Amino acid sequence: MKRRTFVACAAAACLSIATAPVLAQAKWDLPTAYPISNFHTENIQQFAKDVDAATGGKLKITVHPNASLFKAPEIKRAVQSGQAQAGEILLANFANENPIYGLDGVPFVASSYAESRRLYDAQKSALVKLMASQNIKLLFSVPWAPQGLFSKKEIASGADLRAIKWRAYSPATARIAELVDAQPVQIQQAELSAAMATGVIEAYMSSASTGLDTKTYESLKNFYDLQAWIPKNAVMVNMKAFSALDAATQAAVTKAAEEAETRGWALAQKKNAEYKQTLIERGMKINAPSPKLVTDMRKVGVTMQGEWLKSAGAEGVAIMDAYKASK
Ligand code: PCA
Repeated sequence: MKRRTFVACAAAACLSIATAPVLAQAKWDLPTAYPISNFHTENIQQFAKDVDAATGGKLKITVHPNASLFKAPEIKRAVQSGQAQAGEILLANFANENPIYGLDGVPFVASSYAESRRLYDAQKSALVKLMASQNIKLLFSVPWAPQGLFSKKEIASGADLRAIKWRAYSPATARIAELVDAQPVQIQQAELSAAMATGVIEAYMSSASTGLDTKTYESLKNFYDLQAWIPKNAVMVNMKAFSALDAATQAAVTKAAEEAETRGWALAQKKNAEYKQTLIERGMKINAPSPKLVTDMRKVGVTMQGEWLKSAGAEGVAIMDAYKASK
């Protein structure tokens, strides 16, 4: 086989093989932090299949779910440095690097899917630019669901959260805990089940999807549908890995990414309704939050919106203005 390749290479075609920067077949690893059954993961698996089909197998993307290759906070750096060619991150996890990453994690800026979409449109060009400055290219971004409160005990007001052992997944969710005097512990989803089972965690804010993924109903029985914010995941690729593809393969990736984004937004909404129903069937009490709890959490939101604007400066003000003007 080797010999035949060598003989073929002696022909004229060999020259173009030697000079063109085109790879016969590329392989990308794509680590994610969420389980295989999660709708984000399902969407990404479909993206990988679509790319495979559209490129006739020239680009093979292997999805590594459930933090099996890198833990959630490590995935971004792995893609930046090229340890993984591609990866999925929760944007809000990186708010300490740049407030632009944290905007969709600020309570009560955007809490319906329609608002979340408008916020994405307003923030997208800044996000793309910021990522490009870090050697990464944004492929697509898909929302989670409006965030509510899971809790062991019943919660009727912000004061009921005082001293509670609170799971945070991002700087913003840790800041909420500070503002309501809870005790924050940073825990990513892959470790959450164990943290609840051992009593390390009594409450957290997230979505029905995560409630189901982590079997929260076995430990915490109350869910208050606060619809406080909608964080997004982003699938991205190392800039050099993308540039190394030929033009047709790049175009196939871009097209599949656009389709994955559209499909993901629809899937997120459809699945959220199903997940909430399943949670109820598994013993979760899903309640509308009391007016007092809503007022208290909105106050937290106002404080955090002010903090965000301050930290994000003129660029942040411009994004917020564009978002508000898009109504
Ligand atoms: N689930 C993820 C982030 C947001 C969400 O809904 C989590 O709880 O880790």
